[in-house]
Order: sequence, then C-alpha cells, then structure tokens
Amino acid sequence: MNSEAKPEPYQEDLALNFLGGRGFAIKILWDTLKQGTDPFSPENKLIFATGPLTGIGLPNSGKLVIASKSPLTGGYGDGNTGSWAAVNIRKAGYDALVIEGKASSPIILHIKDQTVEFLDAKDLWGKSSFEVEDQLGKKYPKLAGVVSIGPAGENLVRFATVVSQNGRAGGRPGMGAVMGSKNLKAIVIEGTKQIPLAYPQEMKKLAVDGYKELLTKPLYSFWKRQGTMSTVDWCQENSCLPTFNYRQGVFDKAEGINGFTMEKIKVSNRGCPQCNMTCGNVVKDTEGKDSELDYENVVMLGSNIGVGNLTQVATLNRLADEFGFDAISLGSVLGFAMEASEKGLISEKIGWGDFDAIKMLINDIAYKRGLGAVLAEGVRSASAVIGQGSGDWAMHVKGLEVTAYDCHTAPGMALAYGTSSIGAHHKDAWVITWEIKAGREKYDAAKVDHLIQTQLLRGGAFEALTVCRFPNGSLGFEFEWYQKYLQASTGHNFSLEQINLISDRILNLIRAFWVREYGDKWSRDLDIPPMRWFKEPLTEGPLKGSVLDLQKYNDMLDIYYQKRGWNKNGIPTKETLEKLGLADAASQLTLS
Ligand code: PTT
Ligand code: SF4
Repeated sequence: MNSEAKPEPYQEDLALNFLGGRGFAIKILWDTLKQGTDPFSPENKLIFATGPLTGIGLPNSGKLVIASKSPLTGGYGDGNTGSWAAVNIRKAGYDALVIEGKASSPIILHIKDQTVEFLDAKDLWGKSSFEVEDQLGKKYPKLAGVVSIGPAGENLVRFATVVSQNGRAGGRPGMGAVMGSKNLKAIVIEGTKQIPLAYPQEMKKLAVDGYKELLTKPLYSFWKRQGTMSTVDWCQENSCLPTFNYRQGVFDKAEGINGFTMEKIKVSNRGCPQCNMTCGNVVKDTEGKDSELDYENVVMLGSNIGVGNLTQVATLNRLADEFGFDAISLGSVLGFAMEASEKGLISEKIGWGDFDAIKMLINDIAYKRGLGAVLAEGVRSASAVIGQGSGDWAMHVKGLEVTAYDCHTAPGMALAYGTSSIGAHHKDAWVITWEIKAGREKYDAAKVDHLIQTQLLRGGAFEALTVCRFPNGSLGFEFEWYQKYLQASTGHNFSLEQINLISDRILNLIRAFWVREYGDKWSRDLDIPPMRWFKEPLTEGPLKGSVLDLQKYNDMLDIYYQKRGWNKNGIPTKETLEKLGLADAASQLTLS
C-alpha cells in the first residue's frame, strides 16, 4: 500500500502561542490548507489533536479534538470527544495526528509508539461503529484507543461523526465524512510511554487533590444520577425545549423523556477516560440493546420530532451511534422533513413521532436513498432543494444544525449560536441559564460581555487545553486548578490574561479561516440565527407569542463586533489580528 507516515518535530512556538487541541488544529489548517479546498478532496486534512493536559491522570482529561475543513458548513469544523485514543496519542509520544491524502482502498491506521501500519479494512467497510470496535477490541489490548466511522461516514453524509467507545461521538460538522472520504475506517493507537511532565511529583499531588475536590461539590451526586439529562426539565420549565422543529418551547410528553424517567431504566454509567463524574447514562432500548443518553441527543431525537417515549428515543440514539451520525443534526433534519411533510411540501408522509417511519428514514439517510439523500446533505442544503420558504425553519447557523435550545426568548443564547466558531453549537458558549437569571428580555452590552468571556473560556481555553469542561461548567471546579495543572505539565506559569490572549488568538484565526473560505459569500447575515425565532412566535406554553426582535439582535451583534475588534461585517480588523500576532491573517484578508 502506497502510504507513509512522517513524524514532525515539536514546535515550542506553536505550543506557547496556541497551547494545543483546537489551537493546533486551526493553526495547521490556516497555514497548510489552500483556500477553496474541497472538504472531500485528498488535500483536506483531518486532525486529531490533544492538549497539554490531555491524557495525564487528572480530572476529565481523556478528550480529543477532531478537526477539519467541514463538508457541512464549508468553514472550520471540529468536535471534542472522549476516547482512549486521546490518552494513547500522548503516550505514544505525539500531540496530534494529521491525516491527508486518500487511501486507494479502505484501511485502518494502526500506531504503536513509533511504529505505523496501514492495514487492510475491506472486511470492516460497511460495518457499524460498534461492530468495528468490537472486532478491533478482540485484536488489540483493552486500553488501546480506537476511533472509527460507521456507514454514514463511509457514504459521506455531511453530518457524520467519528465514534469511539460505543457511544462517544465527536466532530458534528462532518468529521466522520472527511474520514470516510479518505477511505479511513478506523484508527487504533497504542502508547506505552510516560507523558513528559515538567513537575511530575507536583502533578501527582494536584491530580489526587482535584479528584477529591470534585467529590465535595454539592452537585456531584445529582450529576452522577442524571448527568446532562436534568436539562430536559429545566428547558421545559423555561420554554426552551426544542419541540416539533423548534416551534413550541414546551412538550406535553416531556416527563416521558426527562432525567427521572431515565433514572428508572438506567442500567449503568459510562464515560470518558480519567473521569470520576461519568455522565453517560446507559439504558436498554426497544430491542434490549445498550444506548448511552445525553440531554442533547434525547431531545433532538425526542421532543424535536414528537417522540415522547424514552426507550424509543434510546433506539434512535443507538442507531445514530452505530451509523455514526451526529445525533443533533439527525434530529434536526428529521424534524425539518416532518414539517415539510405536514405542510405538504414533499410527497413523503412522515408523521411527528412515527417511530417506524423515523427508523426507515434514518436508514435512507445513511445510504442516501430518496428523501434520505436530500437530508444527508444537511438542513441548509435540504431547504435549498425544497424551497417554498422552508429556509426560515431550516434550523442552522452557517450550515451547522442548531443544538438543543429554542431561542425564541433567549437573545443572548441566539447570539452565542450566531457567533459560535463552528456554526450553531453551544460548545463555545452555553449562556442560557445565566441569561434567564440576568433577564431574558434584555439585548444589552452586559450580555455581550458575558458571552465573550464564556467563549474565551470554553471555546478557547478548554478546547486548547483539551480537557472536559463539565467539572468547571457544571460542578464549579475552579479554573485555577487548570492553571496549576498547566504549570505542572509545561513548567510555564500562564496567567489568566495570557490564557485569554491565546483563546482570543485561536478564535480570531478561526474567524479569519471562515472569511477566507467564504470569500465574496461572506456577510454578517451568516451570524444571524434562523428566521423562525424572529418571525414565528412560540406556539405553546407560558411564553406563547414570544419572538426575537431582529433590529435589537442586529444592534447587539454590532456591540459584539465592536468588542471583538471586528468590522461591521464581522471580519477581524487588521489592528486586531496584528495585536494577536496574526499578521499573516491580516495580510491574507487584505483588510483596512
Ligand atoms: C457534541 C455534541 C453533543 S454536546 C452531544 S450531547 W452534550 C451529542 N452527542 C452525540 C452522541 O453521543 N452520539 C452521536 N451519534 N451524536 C452526538 N452528537 C452530539 O454531539 C460529550 C460531552 C458532552 S455531551 C458535552 S455537551 C460536553 N462537550 C464538550 C466539549 O465540546 N468540549 C470540551 N472541552 N468538553 C466537553 N465535555 C462534554 O462532552 P462534539 P463526547 Mg461529542 C453519544 O463531540 O462534536 O463536540 O459534539 O463528545 O465524548 O460524546 O462527550 O449534552
Ligand atoms: Fe466525559 Fe462526561 Fe466525564 Fe466529561 S463528565 S469527561 S463528558 S464522562
């Protein structure tokens, strides 16, 4: 097989200025990807990046950034998944893997420290991600890291993800499809070395203390019971539950899919490596098979498509993992198809909550048959095909389907979606709970300030450190811990200001990447969330009748741009980029 692997030396400059994870990914893509590269061409790069805290035995450090130019959005895309691959990449002596080219036939990439093999994967092609892990699990040691794709990735469904550990899935904007385009079915990685640390003894103590500290957090035990699933009730109470394609904000069967119902059928907890607050809730589905539930998956494959039975939701969720779809985008394209069917815009009949019809349609999407082929391109593209005003209720930003918060009454969260660095994802900024306490009706500078601080912390720092943000965001594990970990790991004492500067640099370079890729098609309209939230009032619940105000949203967007140092079109100014040490980006964007 004509494939080769080449180690690149460690670059201190890159590490100090971009830290790791998302920082490495965007710097590599910016420097090496030619503008206009087709995401499915061999030239596109698929990056698996760790950070300076990844893999070390400290709280929640088994995380991996998977990044590429996205086939779903055409811009920067990434995801952050929990996997033993994260730990093993570092133990094998690497910080990141960069995959380019295309194998002539399906392969598995096997890495053991310095040894790299390209193995035939014809027998695995067509198999689900669970079957692949099962088979590779028999061949390699238990703690080897495995990431793979299912049929959705092979068939280039634009929202296919990379799957690991039978239920962790990362790379919502089509990272699994990029892997499929390279004929790469799986990566197996084994590392046998010690991860180098500046102060190993200090790290050992800090790590033990950190794990202990987490156990003392007041929310710890409830988190272990429900993980993210408690959000179902919170969203129902606050009219932000995605329901019938983001129309109602509340669901009359919410109790059937909430955290307490889940607790009654839960069989175990699963999670990422190095985690003592595991949040994957495993239940049995309608076929008696295991399915690992999170809030987002449950409501996108539940209330958003009218399914109010958690065991049925679990089946749909398992199918998403087996085929290797992003469950959020899947729920969004299904909801879109159901609404199109209800309005008579398509000939297919798919009723809300019709479990059997949904399962069939999921299969059709994976194999790109009939309506499934249209939906496999994502909701932005599907609405362009169907037309007839459907663009207003195609729920996406920049082509990435909206995650599970209805923003009819949450302008700050709407702005978080509008300005997120990969399209409509809450990963950079989940500001909705703060916003509701601060006054959901406000469109003010205080909201913008809070949003930017959150984006720097989550979208910048945690994605670059490449550790799970839940200890900090959900249990209140203070950020100072991570600064201490960073010092024990690297020997450098990073102040909060320095970390914020690095975050700002990363997020600005991502924005520059989008602008470079979109060229003439770039406009501030890309930072505006779906028109449904502005034009069509909530149809049910205590806040029935509410809509967002477009003029006020645009005013808030102007404040956001001004605070970021971006022009009226949302493009970073020359001065901003140069201040962040991004002179190359400033010159390439030919800014005034
Ligand atoms: C994440 C997105 C989310 S956000 C969820 S549920 W969430 C969905 N999970 C999916 C899944 O599962 N299967 C599937 N086929 N598709 C899925 N799509 C959706 O993907 C995830 C956790 C979660 S659960 C969240 S919020 C946090 N995300 C983190 C992040 O982004 N960064 C970070 N530093 N820490 C994070 N910790 C938490 O990790 P994407 P995972 Mg997923 C089954 O990856 O692309 O980022 O999209 O990674 O290992 O499953 O962990 O209520
Ligand atoms: Fe993974 Fe959940 Fe633990 Fe975070 S809290 S590391 S997402 S299992």
